[in-house]
Amino acid sequence: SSSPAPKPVSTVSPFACQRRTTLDNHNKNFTDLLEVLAENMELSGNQGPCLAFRRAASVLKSLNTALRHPEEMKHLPCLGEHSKAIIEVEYLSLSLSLYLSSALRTSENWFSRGLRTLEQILSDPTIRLNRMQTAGFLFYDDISRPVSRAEAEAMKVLVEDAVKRVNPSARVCITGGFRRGKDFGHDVDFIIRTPEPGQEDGLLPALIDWFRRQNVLLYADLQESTFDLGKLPSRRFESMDHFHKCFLIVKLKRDDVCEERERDEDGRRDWRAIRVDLVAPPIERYAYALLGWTGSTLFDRDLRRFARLERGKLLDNHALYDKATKAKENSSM
Ligand code: DCP
Ligand code: MG
Repeated sequence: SSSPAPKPVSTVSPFACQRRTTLDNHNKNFTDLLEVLAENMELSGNQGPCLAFRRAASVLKSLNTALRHPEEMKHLPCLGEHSKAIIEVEYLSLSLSLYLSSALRTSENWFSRGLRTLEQILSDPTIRLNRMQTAGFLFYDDISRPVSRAEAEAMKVLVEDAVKRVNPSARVCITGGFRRGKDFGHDVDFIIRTPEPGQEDGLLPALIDWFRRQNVLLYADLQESTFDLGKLPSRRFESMDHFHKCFLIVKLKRDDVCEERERDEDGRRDWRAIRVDLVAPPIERYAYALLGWTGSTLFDRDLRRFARLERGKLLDNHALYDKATKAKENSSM
């Protein structure tokens, strides 16, 4: 007369911000594959499938064990039919991963058009590169190589030194992946904290100027603030924020990096190019900006979704608003 055992209930939340966030990925074989697919979808302009693959990867990353059997996927949220099929195939060790990662790389499209060298890409009139991409191409080898934590720390010293000269009361904090504890990143993100309202104005141009005079600046794209809390949240609720920010490519001297490395070959330059993002929000918006710039992108996205769907609020990098009245909460933050 015993009742049937209760069905296992999914304990994994569909919101990334409600799941454990760990650097300890027990399902790397699956998540690498899903992320290659996500990247490919993104590059071909398919935002929906891209997000679906990223969500699936994020769910698998949060598990504290490896998937032992495809059956276990039944209890997990956010796994669409495509993701499940991919995981099953990978589970069956058909080594799809190797095939896909070589076939679907970023350059595939250009490659198939017969463009083999950097020069060909740069001189092809049908390919329009923005200034950032052009600069990126010029330092492509450096910029496509991951930035190590030691390099990020060395870059922090450089940025701190510059900030101190421009405003001695300002503070620098690493954000992005390095703040989340990652060992490698594609860039180094910093947020600058100025103690008095208004001190953020003019800070980034002065920093850029300082870097330029030190002869370490390879590229700078400054975006002045378009921040006006009275006009927020904007009708098209975007993830991009309105603070002062700049996207830089900076020379990092190898001698400034404290890490073990192979001896430099003769003739190699004594620096490498590194992508650096700086953001300088007004002090009363600092907490929201720090939260947003810490990422990850999917975590931010789900945090906003959670706020909207489960708490009746709108969250962005500037503030938390009441969804119904659009009034800003906690204005003293
Ligand atoms: N971000 C933001 N607004 C922008 C640009 C970025 O809120 N205009 C957020 C999204 C990311 C974080 O800042 O979560 C850092 O952006 P990155 O692209 O540098 O992402 P990560 O640092 O997480 O990854 P990586 O290790 O590849 O640098
Ligand atoms: Mg980053």
